[in-house]
Order: sequence, then structure tokens, then C-alpha cells
Amino acid sequence: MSHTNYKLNTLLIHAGVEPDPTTGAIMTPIYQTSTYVQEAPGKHKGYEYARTQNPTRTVLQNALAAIEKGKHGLCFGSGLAATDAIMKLLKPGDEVISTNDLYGGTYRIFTKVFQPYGLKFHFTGMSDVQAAAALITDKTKMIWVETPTNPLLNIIDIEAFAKLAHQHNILLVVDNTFASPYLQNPLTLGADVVIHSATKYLGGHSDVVHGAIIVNRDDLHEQLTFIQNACGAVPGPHDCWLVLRGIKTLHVRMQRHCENGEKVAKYLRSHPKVEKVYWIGFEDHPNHDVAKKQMRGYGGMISFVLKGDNMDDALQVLSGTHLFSLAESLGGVESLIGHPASMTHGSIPREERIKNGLADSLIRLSVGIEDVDDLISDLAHAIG
Ligand code: P1T
Repeated sequence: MSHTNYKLNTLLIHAGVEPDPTTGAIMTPIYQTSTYVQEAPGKHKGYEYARTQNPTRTVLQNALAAIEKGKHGLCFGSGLAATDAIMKLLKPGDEVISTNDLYGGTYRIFTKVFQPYGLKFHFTGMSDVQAAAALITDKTKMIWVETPTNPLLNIIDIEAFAKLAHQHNILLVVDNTFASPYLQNPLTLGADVVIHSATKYLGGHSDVVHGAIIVNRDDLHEQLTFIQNACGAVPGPHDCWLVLRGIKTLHVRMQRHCENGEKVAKYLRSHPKVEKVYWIGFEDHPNHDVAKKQMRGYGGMISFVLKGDNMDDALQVLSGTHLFSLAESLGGVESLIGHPASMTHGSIPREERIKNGLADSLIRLSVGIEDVDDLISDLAHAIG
């Protein structure tokens, strides 16, 4: 199916998906196989071995490319497996400039896995392009941007960073996990590589761990396809099928995540016990104008701190909700509450976290698609 003729809501349901050629099955079958029989050596139907290619994965890869408005999609066993593949584009001695507010596991793979292999990372706030530009040297080969950031919901101007990166022949990678392709398409803003933890909004049901990369450039696709096969961090076909099924409702889920997120953020901001709410839809969010320019909505992620910045009060909220389950992850239909300092961002040294504004008492919400009145009552009860 041609990608260009249909709007996103149609692509989410149809892109890449054709009736199964052997049976007419409308849903892509789960090709649970490790290999494919060849008629004669080298004479096959395009599939040789399932680490290299799998038809369920091919359909998902094409669907991901279409919904991110890119040319090529590639799937991995997790978001971090996708990150791992992207970093293998680099060589010892290369330098990376990255957002200083980002998923703790991404920080961990950068500093604990790739730094010892000779890559150098600079972490900086990216609301100011010039501050990042000052870190560029002739060794800088990649700028890594997470926007919105996890968990402080900072917004980074993708177009401005694409311009900066390309002036210096540097790759711009954007982690689009928090926005999802429904709210933002970084490739159309000049990014070279888009990465997703498809575990989150793309899968949407907290039942699969999966990663995705989308690119336009054929040379990057070729290199990443080589790494995908050579290193082998591929997802199984059933996981691909779950993500394919999740994508079909991304638009209706995201609409409700955005509506509920807005109501919960406004409720929290009006609460006398709440000190600060991090939500990108507030007009006084420091980079609201950039969010408005590059995104089509504000999503369901919110962080907040209570007045007094007291850990005991935060713990009471974290263990006092019933509908919001205390768990890592985000982007599923059910609401989650989390404590970044001890959970998702526990691998970042405390000193580093505090310096970048991530307080010990920060609470993060992934607002689900339940009835928003019930969600607000749940928070009201827990905050007290
Ligand atoms: O968990 P995995 O599928 O490997 O994805 C890693 C990842 C990458 N990028 C972002 C922005 C992420 O938020 C994540 C995973 N994040 C969580 C598990 C979390 O609760 O924040």
C-alpha cells in the first residue's frame, strides 16, 4: 500500500498489512518459525533464516516506517536493544552529545557499556541549542535527543538540532517514545534516526517488550540491517504481532491519553498540596511554544512534586493509589505511578540526577485511558 495517499488514522490500521497471500487471513499471521525451506541452495522466497528476516516482522517494520513518515523500519527485542544497535554505528573515539534528562537505562548503556568501549558522552540541557553547540568537536558524530524527556518532560527543538547537526555532518537521533508517532514525527523535522521503546505507546497494552528504529537514509538502513542481523537482538514474531495489533488503536488511545493527561495535570496544579507539575501542555511550560510547533498534542505523561519536597509524603502517594499501579514503564491503557529516583532512573548517580533537576521526591504518572473522574478521585485519595 502506498504510504503517501492516506492519513495517519488510516495508516495506523492498514499500513504494511496485506491479506495473507496463502489463506487470505486479514490479520498478519505469526510466522513462528526459525528457518525456511529452500528449493535449491540460494533459491528461496526471500526468507532464509529468522534472525535475518521474518514475515511478521517485515509487516511491522513496513508499518512503523509508514506511521513515522520514514522509508525504512527495523525492529529489535527492546528499546534498549534498538539503542544498542544505533550506538554500534559509531567507532571508538567518537563523541556523542545527549540530553541530560533521559531514561535511566539509556544513560546506563551509554556510560556503563559504550563508554568503556571508547565512546565519549556529553550530557547537557538542550533547551538552549547554543549550549549544546559549544560541545561539538571534530570527534562529535551523534546528537541524541529525547523529547519530551523522561521524566521531566523537557521539550527539545528537533528542527533546530537537525540544522545544527547537519551543519557539522553529525547524526541526529530522536527517541520518540513519549510522543509516539501520533503526536510527533521527528524525521519530517530533519532527524536522521527515530527510535522507540515500542514497549510503551506503540504496543499500548503492557504485554510486550519491543524496540524500533525508523530512518529515511538508505545507507543508515543498510548499516542498521547489518547490525540487526550480525548482533541478533531481534524480536520474536509473536511480539511483532502484538505491536502490530497495538498500533491499530494508537490514534484512539492517544486521543484519550491526551484528554485524560490534560485533566489530571490541571487537577494536580490546582491541588494545595502540590508544589510543581511538569506537563508540556501548560502555556507557561518553558518550551511550550516548541511543543506546540512540533507536536500535535501533549500526551499522557506528567511528573509532579508535593509541597515541602518531603520523601515520606511522596511515598504515601506512591503507595496510596489503587487505579494508578506502582510500576515501571508507561504508555499502556492502564494508569501507572512511579518513583523515578528509585525505579526508572535509579541507575543515574544521585548527584547527577539532582544537578539535572530530578528530585528524590519526584512522582511520575503515566495517565491511562480509564474514566478520568476515577483517576482524579484515586489521586485525591492518595494525596489526601
Ligand atoms: O524498556 P525498553 O523497551 O528497553 O525501552 C527503553 C526506553 C527507551 N527510551 C525511553 C524514552 C524509555 O522510556 C525507555 C524505557 N522506559 C521505562 C521502562 C520507563 O518506565 O521509563
